[in-house]
Parts: sequence; structure tokens; C-alpha cells
Amino acid sequence: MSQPFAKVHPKDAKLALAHIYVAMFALALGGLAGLLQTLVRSGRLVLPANIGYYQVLTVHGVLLGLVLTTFFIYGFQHAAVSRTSGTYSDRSRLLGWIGFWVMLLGTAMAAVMILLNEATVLYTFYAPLQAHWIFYLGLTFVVVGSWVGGAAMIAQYISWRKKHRGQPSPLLTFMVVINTVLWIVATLGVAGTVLFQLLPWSLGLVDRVDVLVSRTLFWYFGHPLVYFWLLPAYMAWYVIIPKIIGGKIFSDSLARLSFVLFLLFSIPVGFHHQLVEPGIDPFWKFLQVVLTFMVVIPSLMTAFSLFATFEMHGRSKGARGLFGWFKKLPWGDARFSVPFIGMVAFIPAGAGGLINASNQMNQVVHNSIWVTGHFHLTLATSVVLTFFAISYWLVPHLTGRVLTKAMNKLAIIQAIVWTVGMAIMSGAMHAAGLLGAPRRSSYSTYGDAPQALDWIPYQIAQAIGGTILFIGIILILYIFINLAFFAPKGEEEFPVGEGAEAAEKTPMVLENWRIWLTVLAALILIAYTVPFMEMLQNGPIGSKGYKLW
Ligand code: HAS
Repeated sequence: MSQPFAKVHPKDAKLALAHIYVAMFALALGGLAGLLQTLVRSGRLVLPANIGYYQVLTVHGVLLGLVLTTFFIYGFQHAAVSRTSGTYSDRSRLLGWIGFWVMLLGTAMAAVMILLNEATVLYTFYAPLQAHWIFYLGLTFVVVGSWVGGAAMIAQYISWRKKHRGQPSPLLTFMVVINTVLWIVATLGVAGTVLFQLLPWSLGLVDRVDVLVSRTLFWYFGHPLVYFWLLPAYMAWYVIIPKIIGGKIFSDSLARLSFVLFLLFSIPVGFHHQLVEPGIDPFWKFLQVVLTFMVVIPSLMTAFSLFATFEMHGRSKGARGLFGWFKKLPWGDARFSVPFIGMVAFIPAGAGGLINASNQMNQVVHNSIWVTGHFHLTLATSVVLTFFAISYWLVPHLTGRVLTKAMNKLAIIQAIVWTVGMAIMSGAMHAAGLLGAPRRSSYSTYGDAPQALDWIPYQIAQAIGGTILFIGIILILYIFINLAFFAPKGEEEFPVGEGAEAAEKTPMVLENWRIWLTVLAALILIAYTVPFMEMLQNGPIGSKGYKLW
């Protein structure tokens, strides 16, 4: 794999950094809201000025689940494309900036409405919860802005391919393009429900919405959303980590194939979030459960590939036996050890996902706080720890500074604090969920239930874990501010791994978009057309004067 562009151009660095600053601001506010809501939930705190549990929960979910992730991912992806496919053209950079400002405007509109308690609708904003129309318009801006920013990355990829006909594109750029296409196709669903249902409804133009249709459109988007979060972490695991440990990427082709499989199978699976909902024929739920198990395969391929990379590297350093490679890894380097913790966490996290997806077991865990535990392990541990680790080299690379030994040490301490806090909090959530504790309910709403007494120790554990996590947030913000503004000037590497010499040549079919986009469209049509038509025919749309189209 050729690496002609060792450094991100300062103008592209500015674009990437702008996104990362917003992400870190969201982390600070969203983290504080997280601490508050876990204390309120456990009955330990009553907030002043009538600020309610659901309002802080909305702030927490929207800022961390939607704003932190989207802005961080876009910042990382812009930098990754510029680093591996070359400095942005003026047109691409302009698109990147337009996308950024439109997303920021939309975020500000949504945030103001949430803070005014006019959009206390949680991060999933399901009907029949209704928000102010400015909130929905803000969300539309975020989505449209992300399409414009995504167009910048795709334009760079197209231009690279035109200049290098017949060659596979740089792996990192290819991965970014897959994730961006995944995002664009997925957000069509959320744009559909917001523009055609929620916005007209909040403006009073129609007096009702079909809740099942809106939830279906949301989950058409919602599941690929989780892979949109995961894939940048996988980019780091596949491409960055091998370079940091001094090894090679096990197989460029396998990495590309797993990303193609994510694109194909992450979208037609939204029904696995709706398994207990009426109005969807069990056959279609079953079909999407099968497709959900298909999307597990690229994660298993990733696990295989990572073990192979570690083992190859270990053996090249003289390691022997089944686990000899373990000792050869650079444990003192936060750029490696922090995401490694994320990988280890992803083993139980993924197992929890398989439980959720298993039709019958879903009946036990659905709408219990187990699900909250699941996404605090997947998103808030595996993915977020990897994002933190990316920022340890990316931020100084972009600001022209270096990760000092002291900050490296603090980064490892941060990861330990995070792991302890999350193990306590997420572990307690999983356990309480199995005892039937509901998600999204505060102590004041279920405190009188006879079972609530059984949940109390777990609620306290969650509050303890949440408090430790808040210390973790203070630490990461301290490190970030240091790396952005105060660390010594210098050159920090943007590490990009190379393929192993013995690996097969990458087949060009993996970049044949005509094939993959056709298969993707076919899978979506197969999984959704009939059940969606049934919803439209059997649901309330069309009655009472409300027309969707
Ligand atoms: Fe999930 C609900 C199924 C992965 C996030 N999920 C959620 C929600 C969120 C979320 C936010 O089927 C809640 C939504 C809401 O608000 O209602 N999830 C799955 C499945 C997977 C999965 C099958 N989820 C994720 C990821 C997320 C995420 C990733 C965020 C980033 N999830 C569900 C289902 C529900 C659900 C149902 C609905 C539940 C309900 O009823 O509401 C799979 O993709 C997981 C596959 C993962 C693996 C693990 C591979 C391991 C690797 C690590 C290798 C480690 C190494 C280090 C090499 C098979 C790659 C080893 C070193 C050593 C020393 C050991």
C-alpha cells in the first residue's frame, strides 16, 4: 500500500479540528448530563428549577449519541482521507466547511430546544412524543450538512481513482467512503420520518402520525447508525493499530470485504429493534433476525484479522506458543493499549448483541436497562475508548504538537478509570435488566413497584460507576486541551499501516460500486417493501384527512 502523503495539509487539519472541537464540547456537556441523570435515576438527587429526568436524559443521549459521534467521526474521516488520498481540492474543502456549518447550525437549533424543555423526546425522538418544530428542522440541517460534508470525502475518492486507474484505493479512504455511503443511505429513513411526518405534525399541519411507520423509518436508520459509530473504530483497529505496534495489516482484501459486508447487511435489519411491536408480520421480523446474524460475520472476521495481526507481529519478534504474542505488544503506548481495552470489551459487548438479536431472548431484555448496559459497552466503551485513543495522536498531529510521556501516562490512567467505571455501571445495568428493571424510567416513576427494592443495589452501583466515569471525562478533556493548545510543538505521526508482504493482491471487484449498491438496494427492498406496504395499507394513514404523500 503506497503512502505518499505523510501529513494532513494545514488547511484540511483546520477542517478536521473544527469538527473535533465540537465533539469535545458535546462530550463535556453530555458527560455532565450523564452524571446528573444517573444520580436522579437512582433517587439520590432532585434537580432544581423543575429540570426533569427526561430532559437531562435527552441532553445526555443527543449530545453523546448523536453530536459527539457524528462530529468526531467526520473530523477523523476528513483527516484520514486527506492523509491517505491527498490534500483536499478547494472544492472539496469548501464542501467540507459548508457541511460543518450546516451541521453546527442544526445542532444549535436542536440543543436550544432541548435546553428550553421544548424537545424532551430522548435521542430516538419517537412519536407520539412531540418536540418543537425547530428541533426537527435542526435535525434536518444536521442530516443535510452531513451529506454535504460526506460529498467532500467521496469527491476526493473519485478524484484519486481517476488519477490511479486500475489500482485499489488507499484502504483508509475506501473504508471512509463505505462508512459515508452507509450513513447517506441510512439517513434517508430518518429524513423521511422527520420531513414527511414529524415536522408537519409539530407545525400543526396534520393532527396525527402513524407511529409504526415513523418507528420503522427511524430503525431503518437506527441500526446502521450503530455501525456508522463502529466502523471508524474498526478503521483504527485494522489500519492504525498494526503500524503502532510495528506490524503489518493481516489482509487488505479481508478488511475491505468486511466493510463491504457491513454496508450490505447493516441496513435491512431495523426490525430487530421492533421485535415486540405489533403490526409487523413475524415472517419479516424473522427474516431481519437472520440478516442481523449475517452482519455479525464481518465482526467475527475483524476479530480473526486482529488476532492474526497480533500473532504475526509477535512471531516476528520471536514469540512462541499460543499466546506468546501477548507479551510482545507495546503495553506502555496509550495509542495501542487504550483501543486494546476497547477490543476486549467488544467481546462481551458483541455477545450481548447476539442475545438481543435472538428473537426469543429479546423478549426478556427488550425495554429493560440491559439494553442500556449493552450500548454502554459497545458504544461508550469499545467505540469511545478507540475515539479517545485516536485523538491522542490525531489532535497533536493536526495542531503541530506532540503526545508527551506525561500525557501518554495520563491517557492510560484515563482508560483504566473509564474501564472500572463502565464495568461497574454497565455490569449493574445488565444485571438489573435481567431482574426486569425498566430502561428510561426514573426512581420517582417506579419507586413504588414491589420489585423496585431488588433493583436498589444496582441503581446505587450505576450511580457509583457513573461518578467514576465523570472523573474519566474530566481526565480526557484535560488531555485533549493539553494536546490541542499546550503540548510542546513538534511532529506527531498519523500512523497508517501497510499490508503484509505475503498477502494476496486486492481484487478490484471489492471496489465495484455498481455490484455492491445493486445488492444493497435489493436487500433493502426485499426486507422492507412488503411489510412497509402492509403498514401503509393497514395503518391509520389516509384516514382522518392525514395523508403522508
Ligand atoms: Fe446493538 C440495541 C443487536 C452491536 C448499539 N445496540 C442497541 C442499542 C444501541 C446499540 C445504541 O438485535 C439501543 C437502541 C435503543 O435506544 O433502543 N448490536 C446487536 C448485534 C450487534 C450489536 C447483533 N450495538 C452494536 C454496536 C453498537 C450497538 C457495535 C454501537 C456501537 N443491539 C442489538 C439488538 C438491539 C440492540 C437486537 C435491540 C434490543 C432491544 O430489544 O431494544 C453485533 O454487531 C455485535 C457483533 C460483535 C461481535 C464481537 C466481535 C469482537 C471483536 C473484538 C476482538 C478482540 C480482540 C482482542 C482481537 C461478534 C471484533 C482480544 C484480546 C484478548 C486478550 C482476548
